[in-house]
Order: sequence, then structure tokens, then C-alpha cells
Amino acid sequence: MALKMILDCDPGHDDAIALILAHGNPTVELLAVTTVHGNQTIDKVTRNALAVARIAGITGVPFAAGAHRPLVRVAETAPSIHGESGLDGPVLPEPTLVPDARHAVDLIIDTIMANEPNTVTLVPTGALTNIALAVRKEPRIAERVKEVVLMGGGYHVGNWSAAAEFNIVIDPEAAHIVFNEKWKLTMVGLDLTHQAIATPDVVAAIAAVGTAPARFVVELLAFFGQTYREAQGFEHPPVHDPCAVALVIDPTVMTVVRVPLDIELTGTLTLGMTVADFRSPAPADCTTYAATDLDHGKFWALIVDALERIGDPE
Ligand SMILES: [Ca+2]
Repeated sequence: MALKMILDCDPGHDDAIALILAHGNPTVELLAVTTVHGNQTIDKVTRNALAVARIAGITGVPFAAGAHRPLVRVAETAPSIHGESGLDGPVLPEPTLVPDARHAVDLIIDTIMANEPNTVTLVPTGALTNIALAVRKEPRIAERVKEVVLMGGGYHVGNWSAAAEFNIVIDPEAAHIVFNEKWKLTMVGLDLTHQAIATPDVVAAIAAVGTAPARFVVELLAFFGQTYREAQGFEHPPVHDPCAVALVIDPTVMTVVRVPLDIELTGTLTLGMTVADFRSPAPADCTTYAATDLDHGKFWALIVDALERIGDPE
């Protein structure tokens, strides 16, 4: 049975790889791709998403641009990690897909409501602005989606502050809405994604695929590796966003535990922290989960497999 997925993203080097994985995996049915402000401005990340669609040969999937800024805060971008374009490194082709006329929030709502209940998985890999707006505009999506599997947060470590991760801290109010809805929500946070390291042997395996999309991923990882060395002190870069897609594809690719999660909105040092309550077994009504341990080999094999299946679209 197809895994119906909506990817809400801000490409973004790791978002681009998440999009390639979702498209190239044979069990995923990509229903829609929506974009949100974050790694760069909404115009830049939308253009990047459409350029990746051309590189990967994605056709027949609606793409729609979403929120241009957070619900409350001033917009923040991440040029130190993703460059001025949001996808610096490779030369990007002119997009051929034309974006959907709808706002991302409406495309998300329409797609969830048009499909059978409990069949659509929402995979946000950017700020949660679109998802928060969607569930406020159409509350019925909260019980209609199968689950939300997001890249963001972390229960131990931050990256944009000591306590907070970028996707959450740039729009903590949106994250608060999304984490407190009564849908099943899994946080694939930094504790997990910092295990998804693109080591030299991983890059070699991707390069060995030998196609234009594989070369594109190698170029993404080269730029991402450089900024992660300079800005975050990593020897090799962690590739966050495809981890959330991988969990939807294969639940055995990582360990997940049920734990109450909430978002800090008033801390001076901890704004945007995803607070996980590990003190005792989760209460019966807890619907939030956190990813803990990654099977590194299985994860990267999924990426290589997706690239092999995509081949050379042009
Ligand atoms: Ca992202």
C-alpha cells in the first residue's frame, strides 16, 4: 500500500535530499510539496524546491508556496548553513514546473480532506508555520491525517541556541500549536539526525550511482559539509530532513519512544526548546513520540536506492 505523503519544506540542502528520497522511494506516493520560510526567504526556497523537482524528474505533483514569515516573530534565515540562495553549491536549473495557484495552507487542507481518513502523513522539514495555520483554518485535519512526522527539535541538544533547534525556534508559537494537537506526532530531532552523518564512504556510495541527480547530491553534501565544519564544528555534515521521510518509509530505520513533548515559549535561554518529559512512563493519552537511535547503514541505503531508481531523468 502506498505511503501517501505531503512534504512541507524549506530547501535547504537536506530538504532537497528529503524530496529526492520521497520521490525516488517506490512505496511513497508524494501527494503535494509545500514550502515555508526558513533556510531562506519563501521566494528562494520555493524556487529551490522547483529546481530540485526538475533535477529529480518530479512531475504531476502540485507544489505550492506558503507562509513568508513566522506567526509572531521576525523572519530569520540561515545563510551561514545554506548560503545566500538557500541551496548554494550546485548550479540550479531553471524550474519547469509551475507552482499551484493555491496557498500551501489550502493545498495541505485540500489534500488531506480529499483523501481517505488516516492515509496521509504530513512530513514538515521546516518551520511549522504552514502546519499551524492549516490546523487552525481546518481543525478536522487533526483527526484526518494518519500522523505527523517532523524534522525539528531535540530532547538534549540545540543548534540555533544551546537549547533550541532552528525549525522550532524560528517559529516557536507555530511549533506550540502543532505539538499540542491531538494527532500522532513524531519528533525526529537533532539527537537522531546528528547520527545521520554523510561520512566519506556515504558520499562515495552516492557518487558511484553516477547520475546527474547523484552528482547534485554530492555537490550539496560538499557545500553542506563545509558550512557544518565552519559554523557548527562537525567533521562531516549531519543530514537532517531525509531522516523524517525515512522513518515513514521504514519504521525499523530508527528507534522511537513515546514521550510527552512541549515547546518552551517564555524561557529567556530556552525559547523554542522541545521539552521531553522522560520522568516516568508516558500517560495513556500521550500522542507524541521522539526518535532516538538511527540505523546509519539502513538510512543511507534508502538514499542510494532512491537515486538508483530515479536514474537520469533528463
Ligand atoms: Ca529544512
